Amino acid sequence: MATRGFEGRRQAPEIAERIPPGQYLTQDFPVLSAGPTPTVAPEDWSFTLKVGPKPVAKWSWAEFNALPLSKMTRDIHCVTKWSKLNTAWEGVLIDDILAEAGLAPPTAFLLAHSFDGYSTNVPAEDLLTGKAMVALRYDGKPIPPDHGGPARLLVPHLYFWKSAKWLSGLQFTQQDTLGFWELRGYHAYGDPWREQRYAGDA
Ligand SMILES: Nc1nc2c(c(=O)[nH]1)N[C@H]1C(S)=C(S)[C@@H](COP(=O)(O)O)O[C@H]1N2
Ligand SMILES: [Mo]
Repeated sequence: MATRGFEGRRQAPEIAERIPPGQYLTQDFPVLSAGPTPTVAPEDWSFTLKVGPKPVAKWSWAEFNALPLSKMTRDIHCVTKWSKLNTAWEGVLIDDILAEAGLAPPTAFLLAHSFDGYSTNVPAEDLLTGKAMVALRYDGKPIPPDHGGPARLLVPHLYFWKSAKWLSGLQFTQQDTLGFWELRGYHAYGDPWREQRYAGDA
């Protein structure tokens, strides 16, 4: 095969087809947070699963780390237009959290809650069947605090604001209930391939 060299910033087709519309590829890992990074020591960390207002299961850091661990390597897409390929995470699939709690999804909607007061809504089906995890490690190491450690939600097929950092729990809600950025004009669902950046985008 003839090598034609790089032509400006054009990407190889197999890379280009992984970049959603309006996004550009980045090699570094930008930090985007609405406020300061909260300090959450493992001994102060817990994860609570709720159905409406009612807590149905709660894990300490040690208990949570004893759940089955899975690996996911995925492309991520931030609404501020950067995309990063092949990010490597390890954590507990939402499927495994529900199984451990003995809970079948009681509603179709979830809200993720974080230690900094952040929240974001995701349909239950987007967190199940291996699509999402509570990540505990990034690139083979504990997740750095700025990137959401000790634990963050990872929902790689939606814009990255759905991947709540400093995760404190998940709550099933009766109705789709907007979270922090969704209340401030971001799209309720946030599919990067349909460019659902803002409320009102199709
Ligand atoms: N708890 C919490 N999670 C959050 C945020 C936040 O401010 N607080 N910012 C969101 C946004 S807008 C983005 S783009 C990603 C950024 O993750 P990163 O800093 O690891 O790149 O985290 C998301 N999760
Ligand atoms: Mo973001």
